[in-house]
Amino acid sequence: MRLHTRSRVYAATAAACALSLALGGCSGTTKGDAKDDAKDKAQNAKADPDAPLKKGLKLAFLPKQINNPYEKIVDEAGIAAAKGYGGKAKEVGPSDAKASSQVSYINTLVQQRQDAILIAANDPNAVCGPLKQAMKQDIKVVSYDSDTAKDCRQLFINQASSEEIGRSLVKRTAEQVGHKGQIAILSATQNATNQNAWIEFMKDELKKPAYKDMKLVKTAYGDDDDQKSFQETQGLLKAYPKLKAVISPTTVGIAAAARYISDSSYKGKVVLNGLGTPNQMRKYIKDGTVEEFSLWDPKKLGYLGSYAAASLASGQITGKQGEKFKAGKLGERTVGKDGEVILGPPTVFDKKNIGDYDF
Ligand code: RAM
Repeated sequence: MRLHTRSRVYAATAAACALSLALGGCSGTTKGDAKDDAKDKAQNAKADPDAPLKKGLKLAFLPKQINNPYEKIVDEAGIAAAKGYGGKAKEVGPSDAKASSQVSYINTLVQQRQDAILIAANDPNAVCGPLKQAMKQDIKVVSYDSDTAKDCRQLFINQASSEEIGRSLVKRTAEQVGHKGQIAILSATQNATNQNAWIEFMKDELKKPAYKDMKLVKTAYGDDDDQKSFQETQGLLKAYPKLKAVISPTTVGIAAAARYISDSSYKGKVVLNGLGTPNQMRKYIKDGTVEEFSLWDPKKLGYLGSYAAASLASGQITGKQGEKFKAGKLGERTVGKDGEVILGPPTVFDKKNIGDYDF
């Protein structure tokens, strides 16, 4: 009976989404799915910390979008790690980061009977129905980089504490502008779970008395699209002539913003900080457009995700808090609250150390 009601809810949600797609895009933030116990069932299985990693595991990485250089580094490292433990991994995914663009890929991966799906979610809820179907069929689900709603996956591999990322971006930018003036955020897509979590902590940090003379005037969305991010930067600087800084917590956004600023009269006047890859940002550090930016090692994120998914699929862990697994050369890792596994603190890059990094 309960099952029957649930499947009706899925059908209704899917139909609503299809309709909204036909009308120009599924916003994806509906929480229509009934509470499902696919994840609970999987967690009730007993973990065997000594179980060896199974050979021949099939893993699929589903990034926000395939043409994002950052996601590419993460996924390639995860695929290489799988080779190391005798698994077979691949990357599939959409060419844009829209809320529901990953849904059809999940459905295909379920049909293919992958052992685990790793997803950097474009929306916390739009991917939930199909991911729950995957878990019901004993396909393990691991989110990485950008989380889904908590009951739609067994683990979330987070690059660093979301709170630390958000607060430190504000702290560091504030230092650069002397704790004064207007600032703006150039984000990725409006639904991106990771960016939104960081932005919440940025806003919370800005409430502290230390920032009373700073004002967040706008959050713009470049959709992790280079051209759109470039244009949004131009728009921000035009609309707010007194703008002192732009914080862009996306590698696509910060690179596009830097390209715009480097070639404009704002170079050296407007601070740009955020999250970027050293290889994309090197020339802007060199030419003085950007003083510093941060990031974790995306290769390690992919590596950790790959081992975590293999440990789940081998029965070493089930996703419960406190369980431990071996993440190859990264050593033993522990599953934290809400199934979160944290990689580690980000690195700050500037002209002194950027030469030491190549990714
Ligand atoms: C972009 C994506 C990704 C984010 C990085 C920092 O590549 O939005 O999700 O983690 O930036």
